Amino acid sequence: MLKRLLITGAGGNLGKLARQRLAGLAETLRLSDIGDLGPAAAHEECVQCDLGDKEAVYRLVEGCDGIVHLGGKSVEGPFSVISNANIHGTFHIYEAARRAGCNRIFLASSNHVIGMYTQDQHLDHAAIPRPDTLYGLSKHFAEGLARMYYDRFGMETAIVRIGSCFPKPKDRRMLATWLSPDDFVSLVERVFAVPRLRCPTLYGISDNDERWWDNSHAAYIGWRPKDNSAVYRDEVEAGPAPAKDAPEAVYQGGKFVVEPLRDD
Ligand code: NAI
Ligand code: 15L
Repeated sequence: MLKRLLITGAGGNLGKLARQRLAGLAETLRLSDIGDLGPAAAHEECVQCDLGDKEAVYRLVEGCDGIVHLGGKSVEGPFSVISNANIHGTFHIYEAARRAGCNRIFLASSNHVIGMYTQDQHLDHAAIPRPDTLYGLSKHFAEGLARMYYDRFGMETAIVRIGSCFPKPKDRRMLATWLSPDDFVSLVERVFAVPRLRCPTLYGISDNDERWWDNSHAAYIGWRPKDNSAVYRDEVEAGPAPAKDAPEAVYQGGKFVVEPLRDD
């Protein structure tokens, strides 16, 4: 069991889930977000801080032996916001982890690192990144950081290109990209249980019938997702269908591929 597990972005969708469901992984959960996290339970410590604040992040990581890094801008937005939270912020997390001797990290990357591939293409961990947004590009940077800290310092990271983690798939694209909340939780648990993690890149998806992504090279970590978006297929297909040439029907990144790029 870990002594102290840091969860960044603990106020967000996945952070709230992690806060509820991952308490068993560590004696203490240190929870952090730029927003208010409410009162800490007996097994929790809550720290409000901006990931872009280097000194605050160094203090935040001190004493932690594992990190679930979920914090940051989770959709497209102004470059100043993305670079502060996802580029500077993730660098601060890795450098703080190195200084603190924290050697295992779950990195929430995103399918938007490869969002410009079309939905008829099948990818594995070795696919050349084709980001669809500044957001996707910032996650590509984060993946590079993880790899560099593994190669240079032996710090292990699971680079997880999360598809769409919601209670159920919201549209047809998500029949392929859906990651159920239970499968998200079991993946984080495996990442901290496997004796030798190394630095795999994997796609965070459930055991969906429809799939574009292959995780076979990361089979050694022993994660077996159990849910399948097919259960929701009828419900999803009862909704409106996008035009055949609409971005959400063509690209793996869906509508993100037409987001305006903001230089503010
Ligand atoms: P979210 O937007 O609900 O949560 C992100 C949290 O990070 C928020 O609570 C926010 O306040 C915090 N945050 C933002 N900027 C910050 C800063 N500068 N300093 C400190 N905290 C900051 O996102 P969600 O859905 O929980 O996703 C978690 C992670 O997983 C994100 O990194 C996201 O990019 C990634 N991801 C999520 C997917 C999903 O389907 N939910 C899909 C792909 C990736
Ligand atoms: C992401 O990276 C986002 O964080 C999430 O909100 C979803 O939009 C997801 O990708 C997706 O592609 O469905």
